[in-house]
Amino acid sequence: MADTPTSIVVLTGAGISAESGIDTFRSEGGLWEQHRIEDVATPEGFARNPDLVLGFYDARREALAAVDPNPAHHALARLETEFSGELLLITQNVDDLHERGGSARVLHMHGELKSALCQSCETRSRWDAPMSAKDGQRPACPVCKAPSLRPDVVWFGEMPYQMDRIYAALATCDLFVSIGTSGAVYPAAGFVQEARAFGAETLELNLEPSEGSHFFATSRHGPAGQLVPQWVDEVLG
Ligand code: BV8
Repeated sequence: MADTPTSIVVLTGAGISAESGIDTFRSEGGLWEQHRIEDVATPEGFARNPDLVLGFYDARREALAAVDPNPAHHALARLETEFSGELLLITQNVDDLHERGGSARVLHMHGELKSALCQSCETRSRWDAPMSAKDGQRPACPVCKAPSLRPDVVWFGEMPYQMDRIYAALATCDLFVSIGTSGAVYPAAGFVQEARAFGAETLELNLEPSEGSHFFATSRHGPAGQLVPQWVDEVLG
């Protein structure tokens, strides 16, 4: 690792939650093997069959209650507390394990399982319960009472959240670290190229080489539960 960074951007993907027991998308038996992306993670799929999509997200939201953050989540929370420079933690994950692992500032660029978006009044509400219809009735929006809630997640073809803030951070950071992501989905998969173009150091921590490994100056391969605490120790010296 070169000299101590002063401004770090971290991007995490499903791999950081794998050791907590949450399915990734592209592994053996992963989420995209159980369901077709176009059926459960696109606005068209939701319009075609809302109950299928709501059921898919209800199951994932429910599964969250049974899992815990792992040492990788805790290490990033320690970095947030003890690192004297600037840190932006961006996650592609819709789970709440970074928060439950102690991170207070998390940018969920693809939204959150525990947030509901009302398609009538566009209010976002914290949401823990199922969203599927019960006795044929969809739950009411807490604000406008319309039965038109959808998961507050970014589907394919939709605009990820806070992109301006993300690109501004990528332009000014001196270290970009990608953890547990396959580099298969844009614009997140392009962040390493953005950061490099502005002269940042780039580090990939992943179980195996990702689709974007060749863009990283340094790649380390192994489980996030081991690599992330080790890297945080290095940064905090
Ligand atoms: C957009 C939320 C416009 C919902 C998700 C053609 C070319 C290029 C792009 C496109 C194209 N056609 C269409 C596009 C755009 C499209 C896209 O990229 N498609 C892909 C399929 C080609 N993207 C979009 O539509 C995005 N919107 O482009 O809007 C725009 C453009 C620019 C700027 C602004 C706007 C919206 C995409 C968001 C979709 N929503 N999730 C939900 O969760 O259900 S995507 C979902 O998959 C994730 O959020 C993540 O982003 C993505 C990849 O998943 P990963 O997290 O990487 O997980 P994966 O299983 O793939 O990999 C896990 C990795 O962990 C593996 O590498 C594995 O080795 C590793 N691992 C496993 N265990 C461990 C581990 N690592 C460490 N330790 C372990 N123990």
